Amino acid sequence: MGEKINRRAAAAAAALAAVGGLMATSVVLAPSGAAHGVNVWHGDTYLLKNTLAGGSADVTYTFGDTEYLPTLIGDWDGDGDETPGELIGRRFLLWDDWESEDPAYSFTFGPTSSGTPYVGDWDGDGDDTIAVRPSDTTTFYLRNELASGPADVTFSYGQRWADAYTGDWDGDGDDTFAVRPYGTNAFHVRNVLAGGRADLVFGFGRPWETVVAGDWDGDGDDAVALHRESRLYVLHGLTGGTADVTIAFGRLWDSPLTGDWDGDGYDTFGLRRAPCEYC
Ligand SMILES: [Ca+2]
Ligand SMILES: [Ca+2]
Ligand SMILES: [Ca+2]
Ligand SMILES: [Ca+2]
Repeated sequence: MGEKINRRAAAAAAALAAVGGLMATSVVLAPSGAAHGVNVWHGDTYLLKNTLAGGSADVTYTFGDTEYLPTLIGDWDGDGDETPGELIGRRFLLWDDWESEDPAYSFTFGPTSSGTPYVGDWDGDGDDTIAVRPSDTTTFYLRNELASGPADVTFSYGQRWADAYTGDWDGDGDDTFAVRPYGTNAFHVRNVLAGGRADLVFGFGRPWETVVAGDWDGDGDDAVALHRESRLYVLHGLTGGTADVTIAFGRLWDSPLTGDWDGDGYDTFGLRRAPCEYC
């Protein structure tokens, strides 16, 4: 995410050291998030941590509905912190803070009403916008403005039903996609917004595990983390293998999300909690 590079550099200097597309069918099976910035699960309770540690949440918000609706997480206004949004049909509703009643942005986008949304800073200008992959396709439609209009970028990548994640994998300031083909634990990372061969492939975790992408160490590039039961297994690099950090956070049926909630340049975790009758 473009501006994050600068923020991270500034934060590091100051301290001199300081979010699938998932198949709709899998939503009913397990907490399923995916993608830097998108959580596909249900519940209206969001528990956020500002440090890379377990324990209780630093802040809790109520947002949106309790139903199965994707919650998008992005820095829509480019001010350095990430806030929520939702997609209802083809309409995106995005907030610049967690507590306002009315969204800051409301617009329609996408060729069909059944698609998976994604969030990223495709053009590297520092603010996040959205993308859609229509169900059962491999085509991504990207938009660089938070307004209705045609896609600014369209390309095909990955396999049908592959989970897709977005992040700044190479730390150059713009976000691109990685896909995990259905039934595998292999992440196929692409560093440009185009089809073609993966730039990098690595294996991590188990095929069905929920994945989020973020920059936990504040070095400017994104890696992935897995959610397994009530633990997060965090990688600092796209190397696969053993997690660099393991965190116990939340309950079994919580679903993970990630973002820079406090704008300090470091992504941390959050949980979306389902209504308790489902606990
Ligand atoms: Ca923001
Ligand atoms: Ca942008
Ligand atoms: Ca990049
Ligand atoms: Ca942070």
